Amino acid sequence: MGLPSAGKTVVFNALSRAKVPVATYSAPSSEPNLAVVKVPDSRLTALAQLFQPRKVTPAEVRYVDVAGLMQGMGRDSQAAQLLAQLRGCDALLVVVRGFTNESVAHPLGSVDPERDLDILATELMLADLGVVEKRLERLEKEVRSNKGTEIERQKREREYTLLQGIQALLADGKPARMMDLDVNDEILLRGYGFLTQKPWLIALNTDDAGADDSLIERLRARWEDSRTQVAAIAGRLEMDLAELSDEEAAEFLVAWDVAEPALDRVIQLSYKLLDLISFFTVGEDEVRAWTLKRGANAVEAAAAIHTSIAKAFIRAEVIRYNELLECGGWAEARKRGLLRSEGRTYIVQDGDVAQFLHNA
Ligand SMILES: Nc1nc2c(ncn2[C@@H]2O[C@H](COP(=O)(O)OP(=O)(O)OP(=O)(O)O)[C@@H](O)[C@H]2O)c(=O)[nH]1
Ligand SMILES: [Mg+2]
Repeated sequence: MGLPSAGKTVVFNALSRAKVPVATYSAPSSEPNLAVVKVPDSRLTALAQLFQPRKVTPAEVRYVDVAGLMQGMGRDSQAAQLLAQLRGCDALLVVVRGFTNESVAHPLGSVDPERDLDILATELMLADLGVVEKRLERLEKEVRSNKGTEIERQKREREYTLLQGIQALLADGKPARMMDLDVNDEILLRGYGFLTQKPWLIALNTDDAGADDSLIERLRARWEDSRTQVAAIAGRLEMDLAELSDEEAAEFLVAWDVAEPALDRVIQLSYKLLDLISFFTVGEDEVRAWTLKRGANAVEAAAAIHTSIAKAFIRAEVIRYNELLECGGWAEARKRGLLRSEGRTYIVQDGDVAQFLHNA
């Protein structure tokens, strides 16, 4: 998301190697562009080199390219449509214009990424505040009417208290994610899709020459925390790069003295911000990265592969990917006693390689 003409579609094309036309103003009513992007992962590459499988399957992130968010866009139906699209996402990739391009007008007349970010944050807060106020109004009546079972009443009162807390935060100019929520609270609020609860990946879309270091430092100081990251990306350059073959791209990188495309970093950061981890399965047929919520256990990992494996779960054999690489294979790892036998409640770690024993 971002202001109009910030380069959202350019960044989207770069990330997904898609060729959506840019520079045509996209209305909120137009269909958003969708892409599934493979997450580059050197661990997966190394495992594939060892096992030489027929198929290598990386983890994936889905990106949605939406229309521009206008300052003071209010509550019309177009705005509602855009906000609904954003509410459906797990995280927001915030594209801010850092490039100077005389032929592209900035909707606010000048290039100022710091101002733009403040505007975007404010718009999201206002949108959330609108949702909270509307819901509180209704809840108030329901709480007073005191209808329903004891459990329903308790749930309603809890929701009321939480929403009041969020209202106070938002009214104070703070995002909803500053509220401490336990698992139950989170479930209670999930359906709202509060925009200020979502993690942010801020992508400063720079000129080909790259970012001004002092600007990046200021953005980091102002915005970065455990759920907000800042990255610089020369959107148009990366989009052009993404259209080249791998060999051409390598030559290009040398010619332009670029170490590695910023894209990989942006994709990896998106994945991390979603609080996801990867575990791997290996074999002759397929070496594959699977996606899990951080903190998930061995049965949930099995379910990611197939529910029948989870249902018939006996135990998992687990090894760190680097240990497996050092052993050069499963048999040697077993011989050295490096395969751990783990039960249902084992919390799967990022970088685990697992094999599930089941009686399905
Ligand atoms: N020089 C330069 N121009 C860029 C860059 N990124 C985008 N542009 C130009 O800015 C214009 C708008 O880019 P888009 O990617 O369509 O912007 P958008 O944010 O998707 O715009 P809307 O969807 O209409 O809100 C196009 O003419 C791009 O060529 C960049 O990194 N450098
Ligand atoms: Mg666009």
